[in-house]
Amino acid sequence: MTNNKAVLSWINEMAEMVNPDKIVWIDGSEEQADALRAEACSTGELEALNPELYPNCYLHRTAVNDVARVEHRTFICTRTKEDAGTINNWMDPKECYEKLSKLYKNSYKGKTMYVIPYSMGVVGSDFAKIGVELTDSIYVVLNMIIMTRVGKNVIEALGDSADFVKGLHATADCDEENRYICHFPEDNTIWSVNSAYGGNVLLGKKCFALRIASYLGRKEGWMAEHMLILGLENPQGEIKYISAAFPSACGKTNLAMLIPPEIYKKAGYKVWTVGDDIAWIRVGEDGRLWAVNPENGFFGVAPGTNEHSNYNALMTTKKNCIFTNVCHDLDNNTVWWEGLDNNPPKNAINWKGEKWDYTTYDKADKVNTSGAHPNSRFTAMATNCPCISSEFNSLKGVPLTAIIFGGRRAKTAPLVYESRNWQHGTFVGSIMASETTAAAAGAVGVVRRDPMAMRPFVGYDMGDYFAHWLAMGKKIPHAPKIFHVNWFRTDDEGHFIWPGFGDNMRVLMWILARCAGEVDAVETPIGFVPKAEDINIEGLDGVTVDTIRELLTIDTASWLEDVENIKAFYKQVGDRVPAELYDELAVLEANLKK
Ligand code: GTP
Ligand code: SPV
Ligand code: MN
Repeated sequence: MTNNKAVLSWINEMAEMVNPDKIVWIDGSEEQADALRAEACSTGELEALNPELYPNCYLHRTAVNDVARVEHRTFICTRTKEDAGTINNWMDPKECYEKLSKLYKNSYKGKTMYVIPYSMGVVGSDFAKIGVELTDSIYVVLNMIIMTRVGKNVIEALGDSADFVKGLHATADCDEENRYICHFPEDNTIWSVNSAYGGNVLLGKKCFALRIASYLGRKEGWMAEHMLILGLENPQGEIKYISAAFPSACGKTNLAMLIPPEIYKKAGYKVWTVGDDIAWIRVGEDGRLWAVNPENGFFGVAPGTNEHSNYNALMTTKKNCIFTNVCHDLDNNTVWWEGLDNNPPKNAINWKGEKWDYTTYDKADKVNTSGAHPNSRFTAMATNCPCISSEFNSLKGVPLTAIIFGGRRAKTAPLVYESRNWQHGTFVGSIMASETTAAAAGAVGVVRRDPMAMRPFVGYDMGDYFAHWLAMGKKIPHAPKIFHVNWFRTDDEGHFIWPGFGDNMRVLMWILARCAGEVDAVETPIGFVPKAEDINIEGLDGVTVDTIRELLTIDTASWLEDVENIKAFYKQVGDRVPAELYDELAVLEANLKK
C-alpha cells in the first residue's frame, strides 16, 4: 500500500520479532471490514446480534481478567525518570524495549499481523496526526475502524514522511502479570502487550491522543485534554462551544449528548456533540482557543445508558456498533445492561459468558453478580449520533467559550463555581478530585486527586503539565472562562441531590450567562458561585431554591481538609509544581481562614 521506507522498515522489524504467518493492510474499505467481521463471527470472537433490531451490530467478550485500563501497568518511558514525573510509572526505555521484546517474541505465530494506518483528526487537516497500529486482533481492527479514520487515504496523506506514531499491540497470553502499556514519547512509540481491552489496546485513544499527544502539545504549543466538546445553540441560532474534563466514567458522554429539559427545548435550544472524550486545542488567529475531537467514534460506558439518561447515545448504538462485555439476551439475540430498563433478560449470558440469573444481582458486588460488567462499553460511529455537530469534521475546530472541570464528589465540591481568571482556573483544574470508577482496574469509590481528569493520561511530568497550562494562558488573548462542576453531591442517605443528565443544561445556561456578562455571582473563598435563584429550576420535580442553596454551600472545614490533601498531593507531584499554583493555594487557605 505504500513505499514509505520508515513505515516499511519498522513493520519489517516488528514482524521479525512477533513472527506472524501473514501481514494484512487495512485499507478502509467496507468489503474488507465485512470480511473481517465474518471471520471474527466464524471463530466466536464476535457474535452477530439480531439484524432487525441491531443491524451490523456485534457482541464481544474480553477475558475476565482484562476488563479495564490498567494504570499500575502503564508506563511512560522517557530517557530520564524526572521527565516522566512522580505520578507516572517509569521504566528506562532501553530496559523496557528489552523486557517487552521477550514478551512479543513469536507472539503472532499462527496469526495475522494487521497493519492499521489511522489518522487522529480529519485526514490531512492541520490538526491531524497519523499513527500506524500493528495488532493480532480483529476486534482491535474493527474498533479502530470505528474510533479513528482508517485506510489508504491516511497512508497517502503520510506520503514518505517518518512522522507517525508507531504502535505495536500483541494479545499474547493476555497474562495480567506480564501486561504492559508502555509509551516512548521521545520515539513516537507505543508498545502494548498481554491485553485485548479498550483503552489498553485501541492505541489511537488514550495512548496516542492523550499520552503521546500531551507530550507533543507541550513541545509544539498546544493542548491534548481528556475533554468532551459540545455546542449549545440558542433560539437565535447562535452556538457557543464548551469543553469539559471529567475523569473516566464521570459523565462526559452524557453531558456531550444531553437533551435539553422541556422548558429549553420548547424555547428552541439545542445541544450538539463535537466530541465525548478527547479534545485537541490550539490558539486560533483570532486569539481564542479552538478545539477538535481527534476521534471518529465513541467508546462509551454502557451501564446507566437508557432512553431517559442518554437517548442520543442509545440511538447511536442501534446500528454498526460493537458491544463489549455487556449481557446477551438469548431470547431475541440483543444486548442488555444494568440501567437500560427494568426488564433484565430471563434467558441470558452475563459478561463472563456464563448463564445469568438476574435475581442474584447484588448492587454491592456488581462485578460478580451483574449481567453486564460495570465498565462494559459500546463502540459506536460518531456519524450515527442524532445530535452530532455539523462542525464534527471541521478542519479548524470550534471556538471555546468556557472550559469546565468536574469530578465525582459526594461532599465538598459545590454544584458549580467559577474561577477568577486563567491562572486560578488552572489551579482549580490542578486540585480536581474524584471518586475512582470501574473504568480502571482497582478499588472503586476512593477519592483521589485527578488534575484536569488527566492523572492517568499525561505523558510527562505533572508539574510541567501545570506549567504548560499557565504558559498557554499567556498566549490566549481571549481565553475561555474556567468553571468547576459536581453533579454527584449526595444527601445523608447517599442519594444524588442534583437530578443531573439533561438537567445539567441548567448549569450550562448559568455558565454561558456568566461568560456573556449577563448574570451576577457571589464571591466565596473558592471562587464565584451562582445566586441560588439564578439556577433555573422551572419544571424540576422536588428541587427548590433551598435545594440549590444546599448544593452551593461551601463547608469550610471540609475545604480546609482538602487544602491539606492538596498540599500533600503537590508535594507528591514534586519540584516542578509552578510557584503560581502554590500562590493560589495560599490564597485559598487564607480565604477559608478569614
Ligand atoms: P469515559 O468514557 O470512561 O471517559 O466516561 P465518561 O466521562 O464519558 O462518563 P459517562 O458519560 O459514560 O458516564 C458514566 C456514568 O456516570 C454512567 O453510569 C452515567 O449514567 C453516570 N452519569 C453521567 N452523568 C450523570 C449525572 O449528571 N448525574 C449522575 N448521577 N450520574 C451521571
Ligand atoms: C476512559 O477510561 O477514560 C475511557 C475508556 O474513555 S478507555 O478507552 O478504556 O480508556
Ligand atoms: Mn475517557
